[in-house]
Amino acid sequence: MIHKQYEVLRRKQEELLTRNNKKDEGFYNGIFTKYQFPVITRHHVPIHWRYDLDETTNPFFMERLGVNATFNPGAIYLDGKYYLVVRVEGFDRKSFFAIAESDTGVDNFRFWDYPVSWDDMDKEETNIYDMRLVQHEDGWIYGTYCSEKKDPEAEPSDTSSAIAQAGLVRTKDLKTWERLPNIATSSPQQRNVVLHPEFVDGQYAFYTRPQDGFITTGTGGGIAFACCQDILDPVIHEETVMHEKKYHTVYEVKNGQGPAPIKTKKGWIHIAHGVRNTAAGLRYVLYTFATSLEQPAKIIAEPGGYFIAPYAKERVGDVSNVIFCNGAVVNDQQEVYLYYASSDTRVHVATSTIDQLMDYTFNTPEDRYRSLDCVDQRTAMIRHNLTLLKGKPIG
Ligand code: M1P
Repeated sequence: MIHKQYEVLRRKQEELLTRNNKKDEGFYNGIFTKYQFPVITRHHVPIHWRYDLDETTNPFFMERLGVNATFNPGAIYLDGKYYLVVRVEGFDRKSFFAIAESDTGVDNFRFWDYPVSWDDMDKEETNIYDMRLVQHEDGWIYGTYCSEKKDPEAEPSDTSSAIAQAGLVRTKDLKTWERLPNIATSSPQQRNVVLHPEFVDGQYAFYTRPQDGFITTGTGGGIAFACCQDILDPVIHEETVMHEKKYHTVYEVKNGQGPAPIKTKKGWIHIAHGVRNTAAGLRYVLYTFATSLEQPAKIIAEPGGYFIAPYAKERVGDVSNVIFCNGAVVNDQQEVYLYYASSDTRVHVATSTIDQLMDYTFNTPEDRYRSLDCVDQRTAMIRHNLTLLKGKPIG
């Protein structure tokens, strides 16, 4: 018998899953639109993933396998639908992937019946998270993700040192997944590895992020570009840093490629995260840059400052002051849907267009790196605006 409490929770959840998500009219920046509600929270996770519904084995209807957070989704747009591969984190701290689907991209996301799984090739792999989904021109949809294990070199008393490497899977339908070998690089730690959607000089190309430590970059420091010949034996021999961390910027401490870059007529637009340190801990924001269509590792535009930063309620969560994005899609109308997580807790959407993203990335002034130079930059705009305001009526 199904416990009677199930129907109470199911009805409440149905209200959440069918709720319309309107534009947040209180927010304006001309670059993207924000929405009133997060698109996925832990309350969107099916009840039958968390509760044993059987009243004989669960007479108090207790949550048996709770879900702590839903965040950092990969994203793909297929046949008019929006799909997220969400990082679902159980109460036990283990993350796993689950597909949620929506017709609108801004609301009514529903998880499929089962989470994602594949052949367990690596028994050392403890935690998996932050998948980037890429529809590659070879016909496969690839997922690169962080595959984390305990550091085998750690002292016995050290029960937290970990090693992160880039896991690789592929699928044609998001249902059946083939686990490929981890992407091998010479870097001791590797997170935020993203496949470029097209071949580059006949090779598979990746954005990597070489690091010495699990959290700290050490001698690694930036988003790198790397190629490999064979996706079934993905060995990278050389990583070249293409976008470095830099003093007194929003990516002073570290950075990482977000989703796969978006192709536009002016260049590839990259959405990345940048990290700086504060008295309150690390602060993660998003920023953009563009690279050449012919040479995807060559930077051709670099707007200064951040693109999306923690805002209002987004600022607080399990890991506060974090905005992270590893999923973005372009729909048939050339609209861009950016799925970003706030504070490692829930998923939001920001919508924009290819034209707006290009304008933002190519026409936003670059960082001048020094306060007085930045004053000059701002003063030039103020002077121009005051001339306009004094000389002409508005509208
Ligand atoms: O907690 C913030 C983010 O920290 C990591 O990102 P990075 O590797 O750039 O430091 C990841 O664990 C990410 O999942 C997390 O959101």
